[in-house]
Amino acid sequence: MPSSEEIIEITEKYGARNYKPLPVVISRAEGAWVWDCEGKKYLDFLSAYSAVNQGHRHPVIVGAMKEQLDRVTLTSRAFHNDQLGPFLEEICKLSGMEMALPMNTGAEAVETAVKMARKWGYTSKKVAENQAEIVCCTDNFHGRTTTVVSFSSDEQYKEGFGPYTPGFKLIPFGDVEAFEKSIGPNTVAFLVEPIQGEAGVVVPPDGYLKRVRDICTKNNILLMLDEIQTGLGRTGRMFCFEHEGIRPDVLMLGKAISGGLLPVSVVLASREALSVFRPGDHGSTFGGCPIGCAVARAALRVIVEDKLPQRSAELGAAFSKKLETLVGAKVELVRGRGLFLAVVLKKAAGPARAYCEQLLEKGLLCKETHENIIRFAPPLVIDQKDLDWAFERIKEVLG
Ligand code: IF1
Repeated sequence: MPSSEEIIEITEKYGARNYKPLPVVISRAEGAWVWDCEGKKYLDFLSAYSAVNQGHRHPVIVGAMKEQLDRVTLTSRAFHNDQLGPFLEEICKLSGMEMALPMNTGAEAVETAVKMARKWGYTSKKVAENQAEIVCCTDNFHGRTTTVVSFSSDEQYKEGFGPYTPGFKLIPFGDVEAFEKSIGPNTVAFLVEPIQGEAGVVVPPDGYLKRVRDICTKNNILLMLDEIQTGLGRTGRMFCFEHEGIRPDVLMLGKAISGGLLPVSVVLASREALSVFRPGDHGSTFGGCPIGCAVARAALRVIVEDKLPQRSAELGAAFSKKLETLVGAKVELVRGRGLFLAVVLKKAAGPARAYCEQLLEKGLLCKETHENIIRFAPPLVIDQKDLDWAFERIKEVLG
């Protein structure tokens, strides 16, 4: 068995340096805990950016995958398979949407929604050819494809990767007036995260989504919510839009839809909007594959049956209160919803990365975002005892 050090060495020798991971090599995981090559145990407070809301290797999901492995894994969409239809029905009923299109990664779901919105604009809203405009927010994160980084406001995500895809307009997040002003005759959609994750778990003002919903309806604009990170229980509701009692026109899901076993994503929308796709317009070799659908069906069942949204709401509210007690010399503020939380550090505290390294030493895995923010997003199956254990470590480092 190679040591963690040896593994890091070959990973860095042969792997592109597009990441700078914390120096820990995970070789096994179960529930909210992971182990490194030397057998040291860590509590996972990142959950693969909310892809393992159900905890690592949830037995129901692993069981469903093993069963499907013995039947059929991939058919392509040239043929039907017996998992896709039931999966689409289940995710439509869970979200209250009419139709769905399966893809693999989150960025692909966003790309799919962009294509759909544009074609809907030309065919239904009668926007002039190639003039469709989609409004997005500054500090967004929707993925890393060339089109998706074209509407990023983060220089690092874009620099060196031009020319960029046109047709996107940026406005400040949480600003209803800016959204109203941005609308023109060619506006087909507003693409937004209900809570901005990468930006540092930024929660918009109360009523924001409701007002945005009204403006979209009045102006015949598709409200497209990227719930790839916020969806499926993370914020204390099954979907983050439920906090404001609204419904989007288009919903993108990914990450936890497979509980971390495979890349599965989906775009949900009205029958009218998704009907713009005709055979041959769009697709994917693996999108909708039987193994992915079987895994996703089990992953959704776990979220419902284990009442993960409710766990997230209750555990998150209590944990957030405890974190609030740390506001002081180092901690500026705490924000978030459910078990989707962030601690914003004071300038004087120095870079967040150093605190993540200290927490790693103590057996807690977290990741900074930007210079001064630490995100806390444990698997939603975590129990109170483990949360208490984590808090003690966080207090030692940030208190
Ligand atoms: C990485 C960030 C989180 C997302 C939303 C779409 C996607 C993501 C709201 C694309 C992906 C991931 C990507 C991952 C790190 C992570 C991330 F820090 F980069 F921004 F979670 F906050 N929409 N987010 O959050 O989904 O194509 O990756 O499946 O290292 O890039 P994907």
